[in-house]
Formats: sequence, C-alpha cells, structure tokens
Amino acid sequence: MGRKVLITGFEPFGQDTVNASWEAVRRLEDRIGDMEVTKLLIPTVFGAAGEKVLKAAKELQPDVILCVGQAGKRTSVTPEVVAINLRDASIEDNAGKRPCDESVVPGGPAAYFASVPVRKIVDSVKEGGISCMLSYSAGAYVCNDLFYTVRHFYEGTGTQVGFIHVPCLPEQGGDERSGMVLETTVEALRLAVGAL
Ligand code: PCA
Repeated sequence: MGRKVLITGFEPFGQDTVNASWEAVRRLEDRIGDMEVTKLLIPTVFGAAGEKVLKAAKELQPDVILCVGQAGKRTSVTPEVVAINLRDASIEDNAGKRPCDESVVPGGPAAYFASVPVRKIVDSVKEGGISCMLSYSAGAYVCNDLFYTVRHFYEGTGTQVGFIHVPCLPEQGGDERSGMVLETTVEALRLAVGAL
C-alpha cells in the first residue's frame, strides 16, 4: 500500500510577493514513487501555521509531514536537523506579531531532531546534481515555530516530521539572494520525497 506525505509551503511574507516554498510545493505531482502527495499552503503566522498543519494532518493521517520554507540568502536546499523551542522574530509575521524570547510550547523540551532521514535526503538530492546540505538551524521565526509545533505533537508516534528550507527564486532578486530556478527546487523536493 502507498504511503502518504503531507507537504506544506508558506505564503509570501516580508517584502516578497511570492514564496519559493509554495511555488515549488504546488508544482509537485500527486504521486511520487509509492508516496501519495497532499500539498497545503499555510500562513506565515506564528501559531496559526502549526494549527493549520495539525488540523490537516488529523484528517489525512499522513505517514510523513514535510514542511518547506524559504530561506532568503541560502543558495542550497537545506534539510533542517533541529527545531528549537524559541520564538524570536526579527520582522513581523503576516498577522503583525513579532514575538521575542518566547517559547513555542511553554514547558516543552528545548529542541527536537527531525524524524525524517535528513542525511538520506541530502544524499538523494545531491545525486540529482542539486546543491544540498544539512542545516543545523531553522532560525527562530515562523518556519522553526511550525517545525517545532508539529514535531512536538508527533513525538513518540509513527508519524515522521521534517523541514526543508529552499532558496529564493532568482526573480526575487537582491544581491544576497542569487536564488535557485524553480524547476531545480521542484526536482529537489521530488528527490527528497523519494528518499522518505
Ligand atoms: N520562511 C520563513 C517563514 C516562512 C518562510 O517561507 C522562515 O524561515 O522562518
């Protein structure tokens, strides 16, 4: 029987009018290998992002939840190794909130490791000729908030949870944002799902 993956991408935030994560996620096929793929757009809002994913996952009962976000200045696809119990935003989220030194889950553990095979994902994406490396920090903004929330909820269950940051698209511009062409990012996510 096929397995199910719930894969999520974010709406644009900050100065951007698109978000590379959703642009790539929404182009994925509905089936990749033996995986049935369900795609979900989520708000770039502390708390609300995690709530929307947990609600969808409750319905879908996926085997794996793979969240994807945009990391402006990165030039490689970067599976995240760790989620931390911290909200510390340098810009407002899309609801105008800018938490500082708050917990994601008060009283929760300081951190969780991803429960997807991050190294296998890196190897598969690199074998496809795409720049990919592990990241040891998902930051303390909405991406980390989502990753921690979902990882915490599924701790001790059979549902695997992971997070991948992808570069901006070239058209998102800026000197520090050389970006990655959309089809390359889509292919990287395809390979990542194939490695699950
Ligand atoms: N990137 C942000 C949040 C939404 C997104 O795509 C982050 O890295 O936290």
